[in-house]
Amino acid sequence: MSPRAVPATRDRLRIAIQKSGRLAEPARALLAACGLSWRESRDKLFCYGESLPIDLLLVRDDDIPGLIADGVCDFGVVGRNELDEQAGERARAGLAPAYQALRPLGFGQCRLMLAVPDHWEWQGAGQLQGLRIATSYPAILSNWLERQGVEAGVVELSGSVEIAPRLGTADLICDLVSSGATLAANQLKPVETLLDSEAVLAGPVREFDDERAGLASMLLRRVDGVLKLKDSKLLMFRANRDTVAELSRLLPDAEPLVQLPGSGEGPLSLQTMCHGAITWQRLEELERAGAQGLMVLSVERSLA
Ligand code: PRT
Ligand code: ZN
Repeated sequence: MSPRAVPATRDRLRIAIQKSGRLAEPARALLAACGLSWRESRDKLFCYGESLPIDLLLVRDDDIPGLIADGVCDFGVVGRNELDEQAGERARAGLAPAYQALRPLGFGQCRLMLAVPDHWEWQGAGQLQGLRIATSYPAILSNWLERQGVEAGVVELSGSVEIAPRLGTADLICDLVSSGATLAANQLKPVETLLDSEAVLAGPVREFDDERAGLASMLLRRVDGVLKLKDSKLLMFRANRDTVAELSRLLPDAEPLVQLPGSGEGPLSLQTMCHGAITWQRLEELERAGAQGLMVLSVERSLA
């Protein structure tokens, strides 16, 4: 921890999220689903936690790793790309890791990719020797180039990276890609993936030794609960005993079937938590295999 005036012990947790941008809304939605609520402050940079002693700091995503490293915030929701880049910069400067990705959060997916002008014939990393690559991710790119044994120039740009080849400031780029539309609009094509990224919950490398410890483990448990339920549905149906094996086979993405009490002589009443999509086709297939009275229910909360 840096020698700034950050109290060593605290009894409230502080989470940094993006103020505005791609990760802002999904991060708030995740934390709200974990039961957190806040009193918005007028400047909207600090939101006081009302339901729990967990406050929010609304910042630029670039600032989140540093806020955790300095102990100003305890957790942050940030892209793995940003976290890895700043961890790479710290490592290159000889500094110890000061934060870690604790949970992948399933949103903000993108890839950090090399992209070359459309007309190039891509023959692999060896082709990059002596070329100039524009990027906002110099540490990740430099580490990758080193692993490939290639010496290329890294041109650091803070934005509008995709325009660099047309301006003649670089030969190719290394940038985040999601739909690929930006590359296409700039006559570039993606050729290599350096990093698969998504939003992560980041936290410190050291355990808390004050009141925050209990809050932190509760938060992580709730995050796990929310993530687990994200695509899960409770499936309920009745079925004769001799069809149960086949029905289980049709539900490879579900927990083992649970028999509900009171089934008596007739068909069994069964339920399971299914973690994959339950389409109409799947329901019809289950019905043909003997499931009756099929019901798909949304699950709001679980501590299982
Ligand atoms: O103001 P602040 O600094 O907080 O925001 P920012 O502008 O730096 O970040 P923002 O909101 O653009 O992105 C936040 C995070 O979202 C990133 O760090 C990534 O983890 C994630 N993310 C997911 C993306 C994209 N997808 C993405 N497509 N971040 C940026 N892009 C950009 C990319 O740089 C390129 O310019 O979108 C363009 C490409 O998109 P496609 O769809 O055309 O391929
Ligand atoms: Zn940013």
